[in-house]
Amino acid sequence: MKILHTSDWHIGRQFHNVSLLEDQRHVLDQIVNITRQQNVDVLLIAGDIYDRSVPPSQAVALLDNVISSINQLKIPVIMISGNHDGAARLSFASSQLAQAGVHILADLEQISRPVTLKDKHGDVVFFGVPYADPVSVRHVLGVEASTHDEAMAQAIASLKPSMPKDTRTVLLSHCFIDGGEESESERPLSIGGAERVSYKHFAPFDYVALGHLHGRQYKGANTIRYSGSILKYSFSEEKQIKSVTLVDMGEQGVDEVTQVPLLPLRDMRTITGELTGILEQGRHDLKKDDYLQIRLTDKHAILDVMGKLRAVYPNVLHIERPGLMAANPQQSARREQLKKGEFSMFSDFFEQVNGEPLTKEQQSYVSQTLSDLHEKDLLQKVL
Ligand SMILES: [Mn+2]
Repeated sequence: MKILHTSDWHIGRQFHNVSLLEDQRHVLDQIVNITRQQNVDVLLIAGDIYDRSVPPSQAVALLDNVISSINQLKIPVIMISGNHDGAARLSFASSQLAQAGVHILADLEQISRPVTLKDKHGDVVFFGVPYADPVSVRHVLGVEASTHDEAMAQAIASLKPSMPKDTRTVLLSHCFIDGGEESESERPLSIGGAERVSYKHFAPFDYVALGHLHGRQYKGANTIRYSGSILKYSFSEEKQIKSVTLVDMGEQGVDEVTQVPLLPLRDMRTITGELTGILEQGRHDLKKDDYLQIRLTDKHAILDVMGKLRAVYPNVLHIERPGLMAANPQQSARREQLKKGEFSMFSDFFEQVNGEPLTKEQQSYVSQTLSDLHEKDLLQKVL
């Protein structure tokens, strides 16, 4: 049986106020194609299907579209809710959808009711533990649990009696495995480190399809894996390769695990350098539509940096000015230094607007004006 493990779609997410819907549609189309080309038997989504519990209507339409395409291929889909999803909304019409092969496991109460699929070797049983905090686990399962680790232990214990003997089993779970590597785009599950769970709870399963951490990785065993998110959702992920995980389940369990890369419509990357160099490079850059973070090393103030950069790179989302900080390593509030800073900022500004530097006469006028302002303490009030 070929299982395609995906997670953290985060449909409807925005990045620096830019909608990523088009980028998400682009990679989700690839997932549909991979499903078809690789003769996948079941598609898994290990939580964070949407980015918010009340997703925007275009996000709902996109998910609807993807699920319909998969369904037309007669391939079942099994998903669990993540910490970003609204479990109750996600499970709308779930029992009817299950009859059509779309299994939404978002209700902790149903944790002992797996989805069973068949191949030539027999059954493969899929359990799902929807994301739940310890409070909900205590409440719904009627057990003691104060940490995420205890809650996971209890959840697994409560579904164990339903695990058939001598049958291949798969678990979907959305959690933070202790020792896993974080990115900057995951929302913490709890404050203060009590969010981590041990991989040891997952030992009874032949394969564990995890969601939550956005970098692909495995912990404890090659078969306890995060597929990672479908796109880079922070600049901290710029070096990560985004992919989906294709699991070949043989007669005795997992035979092979392959990561199939996803190619983004626009990549996310950082460019470091001086403005003139970056603008020059941009004129020949074939990937100028990428989402960019620019680290400008120029040491002087520049007028309308964002406007200048976006004229060449339209999707610059963030600018850092390490050069400007380096020029003033010890920013002191002493008045003389402050005056000097204002003067040089104004002369940079003047030169950019006029195309030529301040004359001697203008320089003395500006510095006199700044002194006057300081004397009257006006500048403090204006600023
Ligand atoms: Mn996530």
